[in-house]
Amino acid sequence: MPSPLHDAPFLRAARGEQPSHTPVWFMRQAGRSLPEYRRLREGITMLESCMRPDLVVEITLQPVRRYGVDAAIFFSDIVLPLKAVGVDLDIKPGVGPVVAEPVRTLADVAAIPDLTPEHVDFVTESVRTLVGELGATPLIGFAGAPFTVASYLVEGGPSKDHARTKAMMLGAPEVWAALMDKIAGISAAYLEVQIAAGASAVQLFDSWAGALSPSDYAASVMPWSARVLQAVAAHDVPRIHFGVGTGELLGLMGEAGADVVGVDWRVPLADGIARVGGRAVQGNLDPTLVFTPTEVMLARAAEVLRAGEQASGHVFNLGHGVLPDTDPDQLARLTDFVHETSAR
Ligand code: 1CP
Repeated sequence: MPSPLHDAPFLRAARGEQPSHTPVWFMRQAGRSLPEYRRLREGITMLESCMRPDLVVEITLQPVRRYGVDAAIFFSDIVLPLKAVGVDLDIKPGVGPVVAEPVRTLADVAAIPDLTPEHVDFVTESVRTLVGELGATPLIGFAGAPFTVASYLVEGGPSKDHARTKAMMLGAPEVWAALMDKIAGISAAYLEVQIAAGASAVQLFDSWAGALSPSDYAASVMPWSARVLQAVAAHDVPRIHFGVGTGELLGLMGEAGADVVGVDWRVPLADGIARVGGRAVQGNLDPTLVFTPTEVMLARAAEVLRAGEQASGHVFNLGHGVLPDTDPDQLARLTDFVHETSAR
């Protein structure tokens, strides 16, 4: 029996089927730019808001209500599973994840527990409630990919060049392999929990993989990302694989086992489509274009939509997350434009 959720435009496009319109959602649509989010978060830390089902549910729903986007993204963070297993970390306002004791040795890796569903009961509860509330709108679960999560653990916080991380990768391959094994297991288990609770798609965020050359990516990162994607392959749940600055890696990121490959704005979408080997694509309007006059933004969005017609499936998105100063009304106009222009 076809169900409205199973045939939702987002899931049809992700499976490479023809949807009734090109689906659209925005990375970082929840949180950050929305005034209703800022009001709700007053006096509540980021970690607390990720661990309280009432807040997770409300924040996840806010952009769906406001924009009518074709998918919800679960409100959490890529470091949340680490926090849940007991890693001492915080998410600092204006900074991001900060790890108290950076991981440098095999003993440091061994001290990180594996993740079991009991560590993240609040995730199961939040996803279940959300799936009930969302009805025919799919919920995207997510996890951080091993390289990007490793960068926070090794550097101890946000990093521009990921120097210590790459030094471990190339200089201490046995520590690196142990760390990647550990994170791959945690990310896979975390995706499993979200799928078991009802998430109908997942996204693996390898935001910082663009710092790597294709050969280093293929040898030292891709096998573990592939393990995470493979772990959830048996479910009828599309897998999106995304990174920033990954123009040279798009083919490999597809081969790692993605159904949909995220393309950032630096790569013309037509080139991205050619590189992902018949897979669906997600992207890729430059996130700064929402700061231009509406007609400039929409003209560029029309170009992205036209290019997307050549893909086996196209999910419209920005090339990276919504910037904090984004005017929500511009995203509302963008959503409506994508829906109206692409209606079949
Ligand atoms: O729509 C959403 O906001 C969904 C929830 C979500 C997601 C999918 C958040 C909430 N974070 C993420 C993923 C995430 N977290 C990624 C991958 C996606 C991407 O590239 O944007 C990364 C790299 C992080 C790490 C992180 N967490 C950063 C980046 C730091 C750096 O290295 O530059 C930051 C600033 C955070 C904090 C954070 N996560 C999410 C929010 C709303 C915030 C801001 C914290 C706050 O409001 O107090």
